[in-house]
Amino acid sequence: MNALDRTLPHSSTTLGAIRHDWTQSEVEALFLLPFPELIFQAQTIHRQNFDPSKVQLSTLLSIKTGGCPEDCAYCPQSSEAETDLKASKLLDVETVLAEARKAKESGATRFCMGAAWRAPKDRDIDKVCELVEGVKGLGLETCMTLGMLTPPQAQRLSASGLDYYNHNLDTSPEFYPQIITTRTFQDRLDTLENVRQAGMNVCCGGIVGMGESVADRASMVVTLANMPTHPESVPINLLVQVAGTKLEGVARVHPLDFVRTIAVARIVMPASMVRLSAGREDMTDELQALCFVAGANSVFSGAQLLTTPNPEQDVDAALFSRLGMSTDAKGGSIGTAVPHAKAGSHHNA
Ligand code: SAM
Ligand code: DTB
Ligand code: SF4
Repeated sequence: MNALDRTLPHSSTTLGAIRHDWTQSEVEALFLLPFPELIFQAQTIHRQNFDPSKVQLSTLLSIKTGGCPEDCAYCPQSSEAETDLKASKLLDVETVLAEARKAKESGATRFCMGAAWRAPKDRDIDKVCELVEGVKGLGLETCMTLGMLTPPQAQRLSASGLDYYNHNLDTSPEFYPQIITTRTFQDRLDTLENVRQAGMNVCCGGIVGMGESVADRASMVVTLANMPTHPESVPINLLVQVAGTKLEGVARVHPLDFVRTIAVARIVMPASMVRLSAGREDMTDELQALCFVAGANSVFSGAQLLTTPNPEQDVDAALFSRLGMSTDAKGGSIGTAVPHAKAGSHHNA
């Protein structure tokens, strides 16, 4: 029996099946596969669900920057980070819509708005619902990441038309206390449940390169894959090391281990969009190409993430052209499977 037989059944009926019963040891074994075998499995499963020449573009905008009371060790926006980042108030509707128009003109199909909040106040929800309505009016998909949500807040965002809510696990439940102490892993799961119950699509992933072990990466991926419904979008971020954050100087992950994480995410969440997220500014074309071969089918596009740089649009366009890849709102989905456990479980899948 070879390594493949031990980790995934060869049967064409089960390879790439949507499963919610992954074990830690199965997923750790995927991480340890010979690299060519891992990439083959990931690309095979990717092709069952997506045209591999397509990539979806999302653009980020920080609608409220800095001064965050949380202590996330990676984040330049934490008030505990010793950075000279200027804290700002919530942007007004016109400023946000002007950025959204630019994003649409540049080929983005989803506009993601992020706020450096622990959790929004109810009066913030009034304001951000206005942003959702405005951005949707431009014909863009909308995504927000605002911190923890209560069930009524999630329902109000959903009613305003918000398509996706981003709330990351960030890391494994085991490693989590070394990264964040001001909110628990369970708080995150609760918010994700509130988002689901309100009928929104879930965008949930994490960060690689914070000093976590392979077992931690596997545990984070198991937690994502064993949710009752897979997140529709799974952002895999490479830590952007920002001077003055607690994680400045942490040992860097080997680039091929980052690719492995993308590949394993693709294998265990076959129909989800896997986004090659933060960290592309420091990646070579070759590394990004490997990430696409491993099953990434989405990126953040635009010269800025929230507060840190991202490749310029023309640089990305040249990369996609060199790779013979083109953009597509669905990341090339061929509609053979959906991330959901139960069809029709929420409204805007
Ligand atoms: N404040 C909200 C929250 O934390 O839920 C929303 C914004 S927060 C910046 C969104 C996500 O960005 C984090 O959960 C984390 O995964 C990612 N992120 C933040 N700083 C990062 C960094 N330096 N490198 C990679 N990803 C980062
Ligand atoms: C996600 O997983 N990555 C994005 C988005 N969701 C909100 C944020 C990346 C932030 C990188 C650091 C910064 O630019 O501040
Ligand atoms: Fe605040 Fe979000 Fe940054 Fe944590 S990740 S410090 S909650 S902005």
